[in-house]
Amino acid sequence: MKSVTFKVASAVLVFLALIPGAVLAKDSIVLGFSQVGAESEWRTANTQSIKEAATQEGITLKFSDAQQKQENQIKAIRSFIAQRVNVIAFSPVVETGWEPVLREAKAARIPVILTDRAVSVKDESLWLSFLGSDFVEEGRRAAKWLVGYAPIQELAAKGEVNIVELQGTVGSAPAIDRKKGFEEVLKDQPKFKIIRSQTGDFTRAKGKEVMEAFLKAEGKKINVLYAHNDDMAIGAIQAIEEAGLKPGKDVIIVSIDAVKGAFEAMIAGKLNCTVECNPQLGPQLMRLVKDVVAGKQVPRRIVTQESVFPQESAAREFPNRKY
Ligand code: GZL
Repeated sequence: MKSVTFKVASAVLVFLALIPGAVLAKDSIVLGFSQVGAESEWRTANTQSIKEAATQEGITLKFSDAQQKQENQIKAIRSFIAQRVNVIAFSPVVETGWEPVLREAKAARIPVILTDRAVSVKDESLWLSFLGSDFVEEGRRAAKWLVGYAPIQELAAKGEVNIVELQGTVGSAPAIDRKKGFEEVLKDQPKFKIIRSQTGDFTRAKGKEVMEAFLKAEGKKINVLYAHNDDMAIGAIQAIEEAGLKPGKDVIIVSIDAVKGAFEAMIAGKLNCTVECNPQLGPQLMRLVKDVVAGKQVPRRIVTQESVFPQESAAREFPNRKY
Protein backbone atom coordinates (compact mmCIF):
# COMPACT_ATOMS: atom_id res chain seq x y z
CA MET A 1 0.00 0.00 0.00
CA LYS A 2 2.82 2.38 1.05
CA SER A 3 4.62 2.16 -2.32
CA VAL A 4 1.36 3.04 -4.13
CA THR A 5 0.89 6.14 -1.93
CA PHE A 6 4.50 7.13 -2.52
CA LYS A 7 4.12 6.72 -6.29
CA VAL A 8 0.93 8.82 -6.34
CA ALA A 9 2.52 11.53 -4.15
CA SER A 10 5.61 11.81 -6.36
CA ALA A 11 3.44 11.91 -9.49
CA VAL A 12 1.47 14.80 -7.98
CA LEU A 13 4.71 16.67 -7.09
CA VAL A 14 6.08 16.19 -10.61
CA PHE A 15 2.79 17.40 -12.11
CA LEU A 16 2.79 20.50 -9.84
CA ALA A 17 6.38 21.32 -10.75
CA LEU A 18 5.36 21.46 -14.44
CA ILE A 19 2.73 24.17 -13.79
CA PRO A 20 4.44 27.56 -14.26
CA GLY A 21 4.21 29.51 -11.04
CA ALA A 22 3.15 26.46 -9.09
CA VAL A 23 4.45 26.65 -5.58
CA LEU A 24 5.53 23.42 -3.90
CA ALA A 25 6.16 25.02 -0.52
CA LYS A 26 6.26 28.52 0.99
CA ASP A 27 10.03 28.74 0.86
CA SER A 28 10.29 27.48 -2.72
CA ILE A 29 9.20 30.89 -4.11
CA VAL A 30 11.88 31.93 -6.62
CA LEU A 31 12.10 35.63 -7.55
CA GLY A 32 14.21 36.79 -10.49
CA PHE A 33 15.28 40.42 -9.97
CA SER A 34 17.06 42.56 -12.57
CA GLN A 35 18.65 45.66 -10.99
CA VAL A 36 19.66 48.79 -12.95
CA GLY A 37 23.23 48.78 -11.68
CA ALA A 38 25.26 50.24 -8.79
CA GLU A 39 25.46 53.84 -10.04
CA SER A 40 24.52 55.69 -6.85
CA GLU A 41 24.18 55.52 -3.06
CA TRP A 42 20.44 55.20 -3.68
CA ARG A 43 20.88 52.13 -5.85
CA THR A 44 23.18 50.48 -3.32
CA ALA A 45 20.60 51.01 -0.57
CA ASN A 46 17.84 49.71 -2.86
CA THR A 47 19.79 46.52 -3.63
CA GLN A 48 20.56 45.97 0.05
CA SER A 49 16.88 46.35 0.95
CA ILE A 50 15.80 43.81 -1.70
CA LYS A 51 18.44 41.22 -0.75
CA GLU A 52 17.79 41.56 3.00
CA ALA A 53 14.02 41.33 2.56
CA ALA A 54 14.28 38.21 0.37
CA THR A 55 16.40 36.50 3.03
CA GLN A 56 14.00 37.68 5.74
CA GLU A 57 11.00 36.22 3.85
CA GLY A 58 12.67 32.94 2.82
CA ILE A 59 12.35 33.82 -0.86
CA THR A 60 15.05 32.48 -3.19
CA LEU A 61 16.45 35.57 -4.98
CA LYS A 62 18.14 35.33 -8.37
CA PHE A 63 19.73 38.80 -8.60
CA SER A 64 21.31 40.40 -11.67
CA ASP A 65 23.15 43.78 -11.89
CA ALA A 66 22.76 45.24 -15.43
CA GLN A 67 25.49 47.90 -15.06
CA GLN A 68 22.95 50.47 -16.37
CA LYS A 69 22.57 48.64 -19.70
CA GLN A 70 19.10 47.72 -21.00
CA GLU A 71 20.46 44.80 -23.04
CA ASN A 72 21.77 43.23 -19.83
CA GLN A 73 18.37 43.56 -18.18
CA ILE A 74 16.68 41.92 -21.17
CA LYS A 75 19.20 39.07 -21.05
CA ALA A 76 18.59 38.61 -17.32
CA ILE A 77 14.80 38.52 -17.77
CA ARG A 78 15.17 35.92 -20.54
CA SER A 79 17.34 33.85 -18.22
CA PHE A 80 14.74 34.07 -15.44
CA ILE A 81 12.11 32.85 -17.92
CA ALA A 82 14.34 29.91 -18.92
CA GLN A 83 14.83 29.07 -15.24
CA ARG A 84 11.03 29.23 -14.77
CA VAL A 85 11.14 31.49 -11.73
CA ASN A 86 7.81 32.13 -9.99
CA VAL A 87 7.93 35.94 -10.34
CA ILE A 88 10.10 38.45 -12.21
CA ALA A 89 10.70 41.92 -10.79
CA PHE A 90 12.91 44.68 -12.18
CA SER A 91 13.76 48.36 -12.09
CA PRO A 92 13.77 49.32 -15.80
CA VAL A 93 16.81 51.46 -16.62
CA VAL A 94 14.81 53.30 -19.31
CA GLU A 95 11.06 53.50 -20.08
CA THR A 96 10.94 52.03 -23.60
CA GLY A 97 12.03 48.86 -25.46
CA TRP A 98 10.50 46.26 -23.11
CA GLU A 99 7.55 44.83 -25.12
CA PRO A 100 9.36 41.81 -26.71
CA VAL A 101 10.83 40.39 -23.51
CA LEU A 102 7.74 41.15 -21.43
CA ARG A 103 5.63 39.34 -24.03
CA GLU A 104 7.93 36.33 -23.57
CA ALA A 105 7.38 36.46 -19.79
CA LYS A 106 3.62 36.69 -20.36
CA ALA A 107 3.72 33.70 -22.73
CA ALA A 108 5.58 31.76 -20.03
CA ARG A 109 2.86 32.86 -17.58
CA ILE A 110 5.42 34.43 -15.23
CA PRO A 111 4.02 37.56 -13.52
CA VAL A 112 6.15 40.73 -13.71
CA ILE A 113 6.38 43.40 -10.98
CA LEU A 114 7.96 46.81 -11.67
CA THR A 115 9.92 48.42 -8.83
CA ASP A 116 11.34 51.95 -8.59
CA ARG A 117 10.93 52.94 -12.26
CA ALA A 118 8.07 52.54 -14.77
CA VAL A 119 7.98 51.23 -18.34
CA SER A 120 6.10 52.72 -21.29
CA VAL A 121 4.24 49.85 -23.05
CA LYS A 122 0.94 49.77 -25.01
CA ASP A 123 -0.15 46.43 -23.55
CA GLU A 124 -0.65 47.21 -19.86
CA SER A 125 -1.17 43.49 -19.14
CA LEU A 126 2.59 42.97 -19.57
CA TRP A 127 3.15 43.93 -15.94
CA LEU A 128 1.07 43.28 -12.84
CA SER A 129 2.02 45.97 -10.31
CA PHE A 130 4.34 49.01 -10.00
CA LEU A 131 5.90 49.77 -6.61
CA GLY A 132 7.85 53.03 -6.44
CA SER A 133 7.99 56.78 -5.95
CA ASP A 134 6.02 59.50 -7.72
CA PHE A 135 8.92 61.20 -9.52
CA VAL A 136 6.78 64.05 -10.87
CA GLU A 137 5.83 64.92 -7.29
CA GLU A 138 9.51 64.78 -6.28
CA GLY A 139 10.28 67.34 -9.02
CA ARG A 140 7.39 69.54 -7.83
CA ARG A 141 8.67 69.36 -4.23
CA ALA A 142 12.17 70.43 -5.30
CA ALA A 143 10.81 73.45 -7.17
CA LYS A 144 8.34 74.39 -4.40
CA TRP A 145 11.17 74.35 -1.85
CA LEU A 146 13.34 76.52 -4.15
CA VAL A 147 10.62 79.09 -4.85
CA GLY A 148 9.91 79.34 -1.12
CA TYR A 149 13.57 79.63 -0.03
CA ALA A 150 14.06 83.16 1.39
CA PRO A 151 17.47 83.96 -0.17
CA ILE A 152 16.09 82.90 -3.57
CA GLN A 153 12.96 85.02 -3.06
CA GLU A 154 15.25 88.02 -2.40
CA LEU A 155 17.19 87.22 -5.60
CA ALA A 156 13.96 86.93 -7.60
CA ALA A 157 12.81 90.31 -6.24
CA LYS A 158 15.92 91.91 -7.76
CA GLY A 159 16.12 90.02 -11.07
CA GLU A 160 16.26 86.58 -12.67
CA VAL A 161 17.13 83.30 -10.93
CA ASN A 162 19.41 81.31 -13.25
CA ILE A 163 19.19 77.54 -12.79
CA VAL A 164 21.37 74.78 -14.20
CA GLU A 165 19.95 71.25 -14.20
CA LEU A 166 21.75 67.92 -13.96
CA GLN A 167 19.33 65.37 -15.40
CA GLY A 168 19.32 61.66 -14.57
CA THR A 169 19.84 58.86 -17.11
CA VAL A 170 18.43 59.85 -20.53
CA GLY A 171 15.08 58.12 -21.14
CA SER A 172 14.66 56.95 -17.54
CA ALA A 173 11.37 57.55 -15.73
CA PRO A 174 12.98 59.53 -12.87
CA ALA A 175 14.81 61.84 -15.30
CA ILE A 176 11.71 62.46 -17.43
CA ASP A 177 9.33 62.93 -14.51
CA ARG A 178 11.58 64.91 -12.15
CA LYS A 179 12.13 67.43 -14.95
CA LYS A 180 8.41 67.49 -15.69
CA GLY A 181 7.42 68.13 -12.05
CA PHE A 182 10.08 70.83 -11.55
CA GLU A 183 9.08 72.71 -14.72
CA GLU A 184 5.38 72.40 -13.88
CA VAL A 185 5.91 74.50 -10.74
CA LEU A 186 8.28 76.96 -12.45
CA LYS A 187 5.87 77.70 -15.30
CA ASP A 188 4.14 80.14 -12.89
CA GLN A 189 7.50 81.72 -11.95
CA PRO A 190 8.72 83.80 -14.93
CA LYS A 191 11.82 85.03 -13.04
CA PHE A 192 13.13 81.44 -12.72
CA LYS A 193 15.06 80.33 -15.82
CA ILE A 194 16.70 76.97 -16.56
CA ILE A 195 19.72 78.23 -18.54
CA ARG A 196 21.52 74.85 -18.95
CA SER A 197 20.27 71.27 -18.67
CA GLN A 198 22.22 68.09 -19.37
CA THR A 199 22.39 64.49 -18.18
CA GLY A 200 24.90 63.46 -15.53
CA ASP A 201 23.59 59.85 -15.71
CA PHE A 202 22.93 59.78 -11.95
CA THR A 203 26.66 59.40 -11.13
CA ARG A 204 29.02 61.60 -9.07
CA ALA A 205 31.75 61.50 -11.72
CA LYS A 206 29.47 62.63 -14.57
CA GLY A 207 27.75 65.17 -12.33
CA LYS A 208 31.11 66.78 -11.61
CA GLU A 209 32.16 66.72 -15.28
CA VAL A 210 28.94 68.38 -16.52
CA MET A 211 28.96 70.96 -13.72
CA GLU A 212 32.53 71.90 -14.71
CA ALA A 213 31.22 72.55 -18.24
CA PHE A 214 28.28 74.58 -16.89
CA LEU A 215 30.67 76.72 -14.80
CA LYS A 216 33.01 77.23 -17.75
CA ALA A 217 30.09 78.42 -19.89
CA GLU A 218 28.10 80.44 -17.37
CA GLY A 219 30.41 81.09 -14.37
CA LYS A 220 28.98 83.31 -11.66
CA LYS A 221 25.72 83.74 -13.62
CA ILE A 222 24.61 80.42 -12.09
CA ASN A 223 22.44 80.98 -9.00
CA VAL A 224 20.97 77.48 -8.55
CA LEU A 225 21.77 73.83 -9.30
CA TYR A 226 18.85 71.38 -9.53
CA ALA A 227 20.23 67.82 -9.59
CA HIS A 228 17.96 64.81 -10.23
CA ASN A 229 19.90 62.87 -7.58
CA ASP A 230 22.25 63.53 -4.67
CA ASP A 231 25.20 61.71 -6.25
CA MET A 232 25.34 64.17 -9.16
CA ALA A 233 24.89 67.06 -6.71
CA ILE A 234 27.85 65.80 -4.64
CA GLY A 235 29.99 65.58 -7.78
CA ALA A 236 28.89 69.09 -8.75
CA ILE A 237 29.81 70.40 -5.29
CA GLN A 238 33.41 69.37 -5.96
CA ALA A 239 33.36 71.22 -9.29
CA ILE A 240 31.88 74.37 -7.67
CA GLU A 241 34.59 74.37 -5.00
CA GLU A 242 37.36 73.81 -7.57
CA ALA A 243 35.99 76.85 -9.43
CA GLY A 244 36.54 78.92 -6.27
CA LEU A 245 32.84 79.29 -5.46
CA LYS A 246 30.94 78.30 -2.31
CA PRO A 247 28.36 75.51 -2.86
CA GLY A 248 25.25 76.17 -0.77
CA LYS A 249 25.94 79.92 -0.79
CA ASP A 250 27.16 81.19 -4.21
CA VAL A 251 25.24 78.34 -5.84
CA ILE A 252 22.08 77.16 -4.07
CA ILE A 253 21.69 73.38 -4.55
CA VAL A 254 18.54 71.25 -4.38
CA SER A 255 18.65 67.53 -5.22
CA ILE A 256 16.69 64.29 -4.76
CA ASP A 257 17.16 60.96 -2.93
CA ALA A 258 18.07 62.03 0.66
CA VAL A 259 21.01 59.60 0.91
CA LYS A 260 23.63 59.82 3.69
CA GLY A 261 26.02 61.81 1.48
CA ALA A 262 23.35 64.49 1.05
CA PHE A 263 22.92 64.85 4.82
CA GLU A 264 26.68 65.13 5.26
CA ALA A 265 26.81 67.84 2.56
CA MET A 266 23.88 69.74 4.17
CA ILE A 267 25.52 69.59 7.60
CA ALA A 268 28.69 71.01 5.98
CA GLY A 269 26.53 73.82 4.52
CA LYS A 270 27.23 72.76 0.91
CA LEU A 271 23.77 71.46 -0.06
CA ASN A 272 20.54 73.34 0.68
CA CYS A 273 17.78 70.74 0.34
CA THR A 274 17.24 67.09 -0.60
CA VAL A 275 13.86 65.59 -1.56
CA GLU A 276 13.47 62.04 -0.27
CA CYS A 277 13.15 59.12 -2.71
CA ASN A 278 12.84 56.00 -0.58
CA PRO A 279 14.99 53.07 -1.86
CA GLN A 280 13.86 50.66 0.86
CA LEU A 281 11.35 48.82 -1.31
CA GLY A 282 12.46 45.30 -0.32
CA PRO A 283 9.85 44.44 2.34
CA GLN A 284 6.91 45.74 0.26
CA LEU A 285 8.24 43.91 -2.82
CA MET A 286 8.47 40.57 -1.00
CA ARG A 287 4.94 40.96 0.36
CA LEU A 288 3.77 41.65 -3.19
CA VAL A 289 5.62 38.57 -4.51
CA LYS A 290 4.01 36.32 -1.89
CA ASP A 291 0.55 37.71 -2.64
CA VAL A 292 1.04 37.23 -6.38
CA VAL A 293 2.21 33.64 -5.93
CA ALA A 294 -0.73 32.99 -3.59
CA GLY A 295 -3.05 34.20 -6.36
CA LYS A 296 -4.27 37.24 -4.40
CA GLN A 297 -5.38 40.52 -6.04
CA VAL A 298 -2.55 43.09 -5.84
CA PRO A 299 -2.69 46.90 -6.27
CA ARG A 300 -1.75 48.11 -9.75
CA ARG A 301 0.22 51.05 -8.30
CA ILE A 302 1.85 51.41 -4.85
CA VAL A 303 3.40 54.85 -4.21
CA THR A 304 6.15 55.07 -1.56
CA GLN A 305 5.73 57.71 1.18
CA GLU A 306 8.46 60.41 1.21
CA SER A 307 9.52 63.74 2.81
CA VAL A 308 11.60 66.85 2.04
CA PHE A 309 14.73 67.65 4.07
CA PRO A 310 15.99 71.28 4.03
CA GLN A 311 19.51 72.00 5.36
CA GLU A 312 18.21 73.27 8.73
CA SER A 313 16.69 69.82 9.48
CA ALA A 314 19.80 67.80 8.49
CA ALA A 315 21.63 67.56 11.83
CA ARG A 316 18.43 66.55 13.66
CA GLU A 317 17.34 63.99 11.05
CA PHE A 318 20.73 62.44 10.19
CA PRO A 319 20.89 60.01 13.16
CA ASN A 320 17.47 58.60 12.15
CA ARG A 321 18.40 57.93 8.54
CA LYS A 322 18.48 54.28 7.48
CA TYR A 323 20.21 54.71 4.07
C1 GZL B 1 14.88 56.73 -8.24
C2 GZL B 1 16.00 55.92 -8.83
C3 GZL B 1 17.12 56.80 -9.20
C4 GZL B 1 17.74 57.53 -8.02
C5 GZL B 1 19.16 57.57 -8.44
O1 GZL B 1 13.85 55.89 -7.83
O2 GZL B 1 15.56 55.22 -9.98
O3 GZL B 1 18.16 55.99 -9.77
O4 GZL B 1 17.20 58.79 -7.79
C6 GZL B 1 19.34 56.18 -8.99
O5 GZL B 1 20.07 57.83 -7.41
O6 GZL B 1 20.49 56.08 -9.74
